[in-house]
Amino acid sequence: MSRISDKQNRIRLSDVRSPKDIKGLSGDGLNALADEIRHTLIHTVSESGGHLASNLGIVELTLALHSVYSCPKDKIIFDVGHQSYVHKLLTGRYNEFPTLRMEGGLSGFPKRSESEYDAFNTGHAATSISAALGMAHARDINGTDEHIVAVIGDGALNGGLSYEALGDLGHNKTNMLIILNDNEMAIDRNVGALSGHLSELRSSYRYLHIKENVKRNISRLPVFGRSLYSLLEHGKDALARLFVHDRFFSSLGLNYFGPIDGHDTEQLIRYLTRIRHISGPVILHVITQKGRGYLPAEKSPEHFHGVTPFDEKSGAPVNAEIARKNSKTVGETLCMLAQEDSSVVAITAAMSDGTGLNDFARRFPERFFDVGIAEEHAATMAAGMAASGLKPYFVVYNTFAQRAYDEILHDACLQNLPVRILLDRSGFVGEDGETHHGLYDFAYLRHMPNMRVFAPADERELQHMILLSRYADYPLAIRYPRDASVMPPYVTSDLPLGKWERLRPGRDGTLLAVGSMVSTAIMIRDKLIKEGLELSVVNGSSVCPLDNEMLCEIAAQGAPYFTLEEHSLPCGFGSAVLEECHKRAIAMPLKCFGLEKEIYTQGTITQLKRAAGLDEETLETEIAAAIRRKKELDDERTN
Ligand SMILES: Cc1ncc(C[n+]2csc(CCOP(=O)(O)OP(=O)(O)O)c2C)c(N)n1
Repeated sequence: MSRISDKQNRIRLSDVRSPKDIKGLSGDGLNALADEIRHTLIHTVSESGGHLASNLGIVELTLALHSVYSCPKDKIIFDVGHQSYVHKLLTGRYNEFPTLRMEGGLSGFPKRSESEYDAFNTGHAATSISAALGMAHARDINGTDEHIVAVIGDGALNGGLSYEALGDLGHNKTNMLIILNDNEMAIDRNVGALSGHLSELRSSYRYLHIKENVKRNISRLPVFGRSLYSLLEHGKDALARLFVHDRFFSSLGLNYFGPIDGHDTEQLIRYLTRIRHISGPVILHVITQKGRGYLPAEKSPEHFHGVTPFDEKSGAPVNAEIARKNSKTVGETLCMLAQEDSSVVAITAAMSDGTGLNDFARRFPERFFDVGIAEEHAATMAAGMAASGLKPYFVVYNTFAQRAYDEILHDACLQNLPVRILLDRSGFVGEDGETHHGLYDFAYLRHMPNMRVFAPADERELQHMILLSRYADYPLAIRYPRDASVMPPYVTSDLPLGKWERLRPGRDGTLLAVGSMVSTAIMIRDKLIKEGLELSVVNGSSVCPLDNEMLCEIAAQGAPYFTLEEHSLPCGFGSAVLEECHKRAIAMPLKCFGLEKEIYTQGTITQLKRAAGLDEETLETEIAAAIRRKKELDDERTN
């Protein structure tokens, strides 16, 4: 480390334009900057909401990475990417930081389009090692010499893709570094056998107690007087002797170092500087504390994993939740089912709280399964359970179920096994942006043999569907948004699964809406009545199968009709209706409303719907105009 004066050893965060500005900082200078970063994180996230605890835990590690590596030439890939705020602050985005997660503002995840320092877009877990290995192969083929680093949490390391990548990396012996950021937590406490192994490593080293000893030893490592190769090899062995011997990573062909204290920036810099020159794949195990430096988050890291705006002083949310969450209904209904039926089991992939299963876990621990971030495994395990007579409910965020496409098709649908998949956070999710919207499920589920797909219009229908799904002898999915409808359409009857319901009458046409769009359709109807148009509203709660009886009835009315969905138009609900109309040679919808094949980024759900033309005002105008245009054309034809 260069010798610099006290004055040179200070930089304000607002003056950091690029990582070059922090190179050479040491001791107090690094600590002061870390404090300022924490202050900025807490202040900004208290206003914007976002992923706080993971970022508070990775401040020193990110400082050390940018002190040692030369980005953007060197590449750092953040797994999930929810912990990339500190990286953003150090790579020239301080001034824009207050726009975090807002429409048109900084993304809460790394984005190549946002900065040359963001090496790879992330959002879903367990992609970093694969992406890094791809970049390492490209470097080797291109004959360049950049360093490639994947930063992955102990939770994301649980994901199946990580294991596939580790196996390939160990076999290829490519130069790259994996930093295992181990805070013993995913969103909740981490689960799984690997997590147990990491605890063993932690306790066998007692890294905090012998930290000073390690510092002394590392400063004695030989630095000069040999060829670079033997120096580095010697360095590697000498380094390795300072650490715990690990069986797991070593057996995969990786050089394991650690565990080390992830909050001692100077020590991290020393290790990274040495490790940078070791050839072959290296894994550095770093211990961090989730929520570090903010008492409410230290006490309750799971609640500060992802937060809505909060009061900085107390940590309490500033806005009382207005809408009831659908996950509450799901959790309560599954508890009711489990109480009555001992074959009902619930599965989550590391999202117990978010999916509403905490109560179930407490009341029925032997029938609750948290598999960690392992959606593919969860789906096939559910199929195995169903094959043996259990009634599995896999409750998962819509976007993460995408991971399990083949498992749902190959293991549940082709064998017609009654796996029940409850898709939470369906439709737009808001501030997390494009990696997290749940917009593709009808498309990837409805063509699967035996699969049935339902979308309730309100909380009551959601409960009704879950209760009925207990008797299903086929695989099914039920999709619902995070919040219960603020204006519930109050579905009136208790129809069997697969039946649509006409909720409002109308002579001038029909709004055939699904899920969250049903209440929107009712509001549009109310407005259009004032313009002299009376539209009927049908709740198209079954996407697969369609209710063909009702569809034929709507088509036979001779009045224009429209489909409305908060889902991608290609292969969505409207497409299903069009296909069926074509097959039966009946009148088609005049227009299908939904989402184009585009990337919808971040914003509030209201802003996103407006941008997509799915807001009430736009729909009302477009529907009224389409009906008038059709009437004019019909009149022209008859005259
Ligand atoms: C495939 C997938 N499933 C679930 C999630 C939701 N998720 C986001 S972060 C997270 C926990 C990650 O834990 P870890 O990797 O240890 O990072 P930490 O937040 O503890 O730093 C989960 C489950 C996700 N992003 N991707």
